[in-house]
Amino acid sequence: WETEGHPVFSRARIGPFFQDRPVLKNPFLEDALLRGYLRRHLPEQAAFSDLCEFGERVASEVDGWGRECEATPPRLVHFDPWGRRVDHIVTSPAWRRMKDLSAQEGLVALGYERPFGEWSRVYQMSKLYLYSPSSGLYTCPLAMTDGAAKVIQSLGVSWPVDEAFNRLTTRHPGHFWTSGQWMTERRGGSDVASGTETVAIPQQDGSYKLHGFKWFTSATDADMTLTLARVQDRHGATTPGSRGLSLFYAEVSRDQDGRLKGIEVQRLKDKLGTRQMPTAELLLDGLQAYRLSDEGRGVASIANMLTVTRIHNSVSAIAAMRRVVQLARDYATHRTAFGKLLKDHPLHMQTLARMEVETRAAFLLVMDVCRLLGREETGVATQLDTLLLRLLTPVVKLYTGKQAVAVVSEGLESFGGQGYIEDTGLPGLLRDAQVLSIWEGTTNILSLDVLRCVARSSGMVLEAYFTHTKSLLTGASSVSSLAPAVKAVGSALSRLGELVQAAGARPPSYLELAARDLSYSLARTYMGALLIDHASWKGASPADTYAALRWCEQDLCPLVTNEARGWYNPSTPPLDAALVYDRPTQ
Ligand code: UCC
Ligand code: FAD
Repeated sequence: WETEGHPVFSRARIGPFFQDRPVLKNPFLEDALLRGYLRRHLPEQAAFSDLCEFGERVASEVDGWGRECEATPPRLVHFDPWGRRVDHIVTSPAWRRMKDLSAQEGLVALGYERPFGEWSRVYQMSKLYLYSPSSGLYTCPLAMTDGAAKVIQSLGVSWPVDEAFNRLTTRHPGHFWTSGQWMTERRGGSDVASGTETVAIPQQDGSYKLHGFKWFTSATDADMTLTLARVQDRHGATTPGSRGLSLFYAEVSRDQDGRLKGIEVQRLKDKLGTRQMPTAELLLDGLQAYRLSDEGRGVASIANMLTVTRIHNSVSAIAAMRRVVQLARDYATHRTAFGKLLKDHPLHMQTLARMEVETRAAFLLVMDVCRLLGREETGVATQLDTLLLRLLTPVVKLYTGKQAVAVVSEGLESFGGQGYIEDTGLPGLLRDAQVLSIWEGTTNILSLDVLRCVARSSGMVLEAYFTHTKSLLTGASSVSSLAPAVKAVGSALSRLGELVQAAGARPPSYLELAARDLSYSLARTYMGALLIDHASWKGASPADTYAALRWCEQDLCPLVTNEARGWYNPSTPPLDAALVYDRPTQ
């Protein structure tokens, strides 16, 4: 305990031991499942080289920029030194570097250049998956930019949005634009139909002036936005509800004095996470805008944006899970407790293995939805693909959003106290994960969206789901090691099928109470089938088989379990309310 005659903990001597930090290595090379998935579906050398190079850059350079974005959050400057209102959102140099990088790497453009045909979305999203946890949340503006480009493409790339489309999808940094998505107002972000008070006043030249208040607008340094408003007629009247909403395009620009045209930034939100990125409250005070949809078709027209941003959200969720697992397993190789490395404690390994199984299942679901999107966009989608894409988009978003919080939280614990210390960069992963289940539709809202799309397709989306999930099992029928998993998924499918059949005759109140469990059951069962399908591929590893078996040992169908408990009966809501408010039932 002494060196050179002094105790090791004396004066400025703080002892000889310093723990090595977890090391971020090339996330592409570190990810066996990603590489296996691509080897199976997109065996293109060009894609591998690009992802490998990009992964290297993420680890060696971009991750540092991401940390800079966190350390230098955006701030709002309302006035210039001479008192003029300017509403400047000042962002960090690192944030602006992210914008240039995003253009150069084609992080949006790839979805429109389509270098690998129907697999281009898988390729683009793989790149975003490597980038996301190091991006300083730049993935947020990229999601909305991609969503806006998709909406414009679906409505027609013509004036006044042809220039915008080129800019959203370019690879030239100086030309690149990002877009916002301004939907939420103070009265409501879920119930957009009742919540939107913004009015659009028609102008002589065919444009509109928007007046209203947007309560949450993220990445507000965007160059343009898509937003919703109600067109006023000659008497100043508007149509209430969803039928009164139209979709508008507006550019965010400044006048000669540097003032924002038609916008005042009320303030920036003080957020739990996503602090790297500005989220503002905006007064729209005569913002010039152009109507893109037919009058009253606003929600239906922005739905393409919701599909794309919800998929991006899911990519960020799996990326956060993968990142924390990669760091945790590295840490376990050089942190010692009770005389051995963490990796040699079986209980610690069990914990990491459970996180790994969650991450793998989520990864395969997300990539499958990207595959479906790619097929739809290249015109090769079958009717089954299209129905599946509609059903699985809310399912993947809601399920992975919740999983990310659970896995990242568990991941933080695997670093012990250091997982709670800000400048390790680890807590930010959890704070940023928490938003994934809130924005772009909360878990309940997306569960109700699942119900609605089932009802509107007269059950065809579920038929597509059952047909496709069964087909995923066929390749594994001869693989004996997967038999228990195949049996579990088969049984979940038939129990789910019976219940769904019977549910048709149930009242809406029953379906509403069952909505979240239905979505979870669809997600878990489908993820089981995807894990089995992947494990039965000839290039799969024993770990792939083990992951499939492990996943399928859980309750794949909480819908069936909770139905048997009577949780969706009319007697339940008053009991729930009585429990929550702890008051007697009537
Ligand atoms: O949160 C936001 C941005 C955050 C930053 C971006 C992050 C991205 C990820 C980054 C990762 C790091 S922006 C705000 C997002 N807001 C929401 O997601 C709203 C949540 N609420 C809903 O989704 C609701 O379900 C509504 C607003 C869509 C419900 O409105 P309505 O008017 O009651 O909807 P209806 O009546 O059900 O549908 C109206 C039309 C129908 O078409 P038609 O009229 O042809 O029958 C629907 O089929 O819209 C169609 N529709 C859809 N189509 C509605 N939802 C969808 C859908 N999901 N897909 C396709
Ligand atoms: P509410 O709609 O009031 O919901 C409150 C709770 O009630 C939720 O748990 C919800 O699930 C539940 N609930 C509501 N209705 C039902 C129902 N029918 N059945 C069961 N449960 C229900 N919005 C934008 O438009 N653009 C942005 O750029 C943007 N950026 C954001 C950034 C951040 C960091 C955050 C946190 C939010 C952002 N939002 C943005 C807003 C976000 O989309 C909304 O907050 C979200 O959609 C929820 O809406 P709300 O806040 O009005 O909640």
